[in-house]
Amino acid sequence: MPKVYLLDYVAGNVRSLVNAIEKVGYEVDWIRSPEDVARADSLILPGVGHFGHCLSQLSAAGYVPALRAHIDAGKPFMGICVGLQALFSNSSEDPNYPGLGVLPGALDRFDDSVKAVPHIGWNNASCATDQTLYGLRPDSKYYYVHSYKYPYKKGELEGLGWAVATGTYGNETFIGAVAKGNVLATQFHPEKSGVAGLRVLRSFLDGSGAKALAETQRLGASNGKIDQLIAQEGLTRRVIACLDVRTNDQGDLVVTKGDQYDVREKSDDRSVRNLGKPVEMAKKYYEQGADEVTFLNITSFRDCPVADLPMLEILRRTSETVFVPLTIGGGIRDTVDVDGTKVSALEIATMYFKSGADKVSVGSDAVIAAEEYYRAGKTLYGNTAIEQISKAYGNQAVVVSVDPKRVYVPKQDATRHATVKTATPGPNGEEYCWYACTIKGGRETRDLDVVELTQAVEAMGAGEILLNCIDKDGTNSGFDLELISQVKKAIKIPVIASSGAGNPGHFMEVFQETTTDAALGAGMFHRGEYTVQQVKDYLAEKGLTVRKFEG
Ligand code: 1PR
Repeated sequence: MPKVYLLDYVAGNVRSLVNAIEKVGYEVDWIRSPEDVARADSLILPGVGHFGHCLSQLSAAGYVPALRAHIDAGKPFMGICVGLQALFSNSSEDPNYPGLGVLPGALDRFDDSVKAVPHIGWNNASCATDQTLYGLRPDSKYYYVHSYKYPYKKGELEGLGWAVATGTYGNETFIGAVAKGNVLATQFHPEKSGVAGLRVLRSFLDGSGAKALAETQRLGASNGKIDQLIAQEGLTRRVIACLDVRTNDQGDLVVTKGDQYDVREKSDDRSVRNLGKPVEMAKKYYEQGADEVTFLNITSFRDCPVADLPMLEILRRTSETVFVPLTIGGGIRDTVDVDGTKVSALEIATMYFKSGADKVSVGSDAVIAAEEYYRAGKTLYGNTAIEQISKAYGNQAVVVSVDPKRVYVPKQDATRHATVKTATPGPNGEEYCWYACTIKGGRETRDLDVVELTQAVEAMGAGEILLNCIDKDGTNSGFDLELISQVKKAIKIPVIASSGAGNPGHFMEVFQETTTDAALGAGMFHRGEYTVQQVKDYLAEKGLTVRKFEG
């Protein structure tokens, strides 16, 4: 197998990249010191998390001159995500560390006054000219996750000989990919962008992308013609399939699904509802066009050594065939292993990332941490699971899964909590409710509301909220729009609406009636009532932008 070299310079969740490279027929070798860079013919600089963190690591380890020498020698080089950002001169994310300066200019943060930041999801990488750019297609979508971007300025980089592709988020058009000579860099993650992303990787690895670009430039096809830029919102509506996983009474790992979190059959034997096998079902949803797949380990497999967690194997196998983002939740907290060894939440998250997860989702532990945050007068000490994982892997890698329950009150001021006036009054006609956070899969209700929780975890560095609703879970009656609107107003980070989806119309409703960033379904997909593709076709028919699955 031909080889490509990957720079191993920061803790990163690069397992998916390795899988994608292997999928297109290449073998990965690691560069672990600056001296090694010289032996790499083809080099990839993956980037995760924080610009300053990446650049400080590169610079402290002495990589900067070696990388510049590799690029100057004309050898193939690809930067991904922060690997693209590192090519610019600097970034307002951390002005203390300069970038490599291969491209001029400074990155800045997306404006979060009218939209969620980070920018998470599927967007365009549309060529601003008629050049051929590494297999990028105008009708394809690519998976982005970032808070900082290089704003597109017509003609600026093109004037320096760079071919440019852009995405547009809200009213901001940014650089999605750039290429010139031996260098290709993508702000999106090709390894998480399904078949469209694998096409980009392949054209870098086999050299066809660089060759085609050189050819079009030689023919002068682009000659100042910068007219095909799509400066329209390109972000699609994200549809996520969620698999709740646990061991059944026979000891098999199964996908299950509860009604208001009760996953046992209503029949006399009360066995755990078994809806199928996790790896196979994840692959099925990927092939139906799911934009992400989420696994929730709902029992945390308490009697098992941490290193043997069955979810690790599920992730390993799933990430070999599923090239969209994978999230794993359940049991991410400091714990004590069966032999008495202490294992931190960060160590557990690291095992998941190494096995192919792109994001981890923290549930109960986030509630406990938020309570502590308020007790300490909103002070952060850097010791919570959320802070530690987001510091090491970036905010975008940390989701907080919220399991709220309605508490009805007769009047708005009958509680200290943030209430909503509800269109579905309580059992005694109460017109208001607040949403109480729960832990341990809804078994314990706490005196903390969803606004408090989500604001606290946003301050800790969570990148996204998975917003379930126990009252709606498994009811097929549609999402809780009042809950979603309340949380969306309270925070800037993206929200995934969850619980209650029963048909494609419910997805349409939540996207139209709220500003949710994504919507998740479980039971309706598992029971085979609708496919993910049917949901997306329906949304497309109604005029919403969705990603079409490319087989
Ligand atoms: O507390 O960090 O160990 O995490 C446990 C995780 O497991 C949490 O994310 C929690 O939401 C989840 N969980 C725990 N118990 C259950 C249960 O069902 N008994 N599942 C559970 C939560 C909710 C959704 C579900 C949607 C959509 N499942 O993710 O998929 O409600 O369902 P629907 O479309 O069929 O209505 P920790």
